[in-house]
Amino acid sequence: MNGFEFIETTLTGNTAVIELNRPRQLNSLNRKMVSEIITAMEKFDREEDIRAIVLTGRGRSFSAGADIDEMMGDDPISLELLNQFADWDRFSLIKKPIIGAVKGFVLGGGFELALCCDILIAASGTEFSFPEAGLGVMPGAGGTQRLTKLVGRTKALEWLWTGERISAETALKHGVINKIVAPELLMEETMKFANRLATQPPLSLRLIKDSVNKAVDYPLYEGMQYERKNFYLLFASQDQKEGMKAFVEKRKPDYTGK
Ligand code: DAK
Repeated sequence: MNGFEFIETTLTGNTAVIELNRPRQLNSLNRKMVSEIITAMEKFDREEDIRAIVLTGRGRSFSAGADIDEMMGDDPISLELLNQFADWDRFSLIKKPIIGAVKGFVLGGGFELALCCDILIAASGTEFSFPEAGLGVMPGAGGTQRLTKLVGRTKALEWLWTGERISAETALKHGVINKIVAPELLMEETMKFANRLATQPPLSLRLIKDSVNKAVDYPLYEGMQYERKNFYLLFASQDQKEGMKAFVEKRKPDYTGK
């Protein structure tokens, strides 16, 4: 897709790749970049042929957080008027799988952006941290909420209060990331994972994501009622018929996403 200043987008088969492209500033996130990322993501989310979205960063790091030069002059009124969190809220509405391929530093807003991904694959040596407290602020784009839901209150407070660097191994141990790979294999392994998802019926993936997201917020019984509606809905799809017919006929299914 053309016309972006701070990201690059490419298509490989059924996977769209969004690459943060401010490597000299370690992909620190300015406002325009965040707006470009979500704009591209929403476009790919609507395109029928795209089955997965990969988010990565050019250069040695995924992202060193919000652009401090841009942010340092902010005040509560400018923040309220800019309403930039509205852009961040839109990440929660993306329905297709988002796979983050991260490396180097994943800090602050960069960590919050990574936590908006559904699956995270990290190069060995990747370091995660929320350094906000050390700057006199705190994460405000979902960091305290998403991290706590992932790792629990105890670890979240430790990491958020101290801003300590969390190794890829520790992140894996606490369920923050899915996998660690050698740096030179990061994109290859990520694309392999994305291609695997591309062979699955997209409506199933979509409603599984929707149901799993509800599990994070809903009590068990309400979550199970919600899950059941999505389960019923899939029986209205052509892919349910195709999947089960192909099984009975002992052949590979040909999914259309309908
Ligand atoms: N902002 C601006 N520039 C940055 C940057 C950042 N966050 N991080 C790195 N850079 C720039 C450096 O200034 C340097 O630029 P030059 O001096 O070459 O011009 C270049 O990137 C390379 O960085 P270093 O020379 O420092 O490289 P090192 O390997 O020595 O160190 C480092 C890498 C990542 C440890 C270090 O650069 C660093 O500590 N960076 C800052 C990390 C940080 O504190 N990040 C911000 C956290 S606060 C919001 C939404 C979200 C947020 C806020 C608001 N709204 C919706 C309103 C999120 C807030 C945060 O992320």
